Amino acid sequence: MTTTDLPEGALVPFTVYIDFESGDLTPDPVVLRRGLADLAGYFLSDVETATPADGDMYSVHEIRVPATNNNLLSSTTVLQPGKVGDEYFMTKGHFHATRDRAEIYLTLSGQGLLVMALEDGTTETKEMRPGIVNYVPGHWAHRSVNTGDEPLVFYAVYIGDAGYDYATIAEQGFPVIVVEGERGPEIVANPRYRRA
Ligand code: PAN
Ligand code: ZN
Repeated sequence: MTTTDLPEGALVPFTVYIDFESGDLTPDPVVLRRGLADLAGYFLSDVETATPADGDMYSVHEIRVPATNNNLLSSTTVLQPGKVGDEYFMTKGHFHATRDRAEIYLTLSGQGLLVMALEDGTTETKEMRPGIVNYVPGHWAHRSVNTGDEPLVFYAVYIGDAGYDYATIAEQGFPVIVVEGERGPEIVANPRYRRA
């Protein structure tokens, strides 16, 4: 089939392999790597106090299609284990730029928590472990947190034109943070949270 046979907006079907342990794709255009320096200001403690301190925090591997609302974008995220102060390594977190766009997370390996929040400060936190599907409806900001000792690997599927609004979270934070307590992960109020 030549591309001239395709209806407008259609793509040629394709296949991608995901390694559930590593999160690697084949083929694998890694689109994003974020290190401690990129997360400066996101934790209560200085990122220079992180353990481990080697600088890597997470990578995103995207199955690329045009970012339009007739397509489903998807990616694996590989979030390393570690802590900054008492807070576990986590993603920046974002609202979708197009607020009502939903997303699905399927955890492939590791364990963690998915923290979600509405703009009014309402919060929901859900477990992430292999086999769990987390449905993130539109309007909920979302951040994943690795509460385990292994990389947290998950596959995310989202409407192509969802886009990213990082600025709101960068300025306000999430209403809650996830810290290591005496008996494991604890979800506590974020003393630095500022509502718009
Ligand atoms: C995910 C995230 C990914 C990295 O693919 O983009 O886990 O997190 P940050 O984008 O918050 O740094 C997703 O939610 N896409 O919409
Ligand atoms: Zn998202």
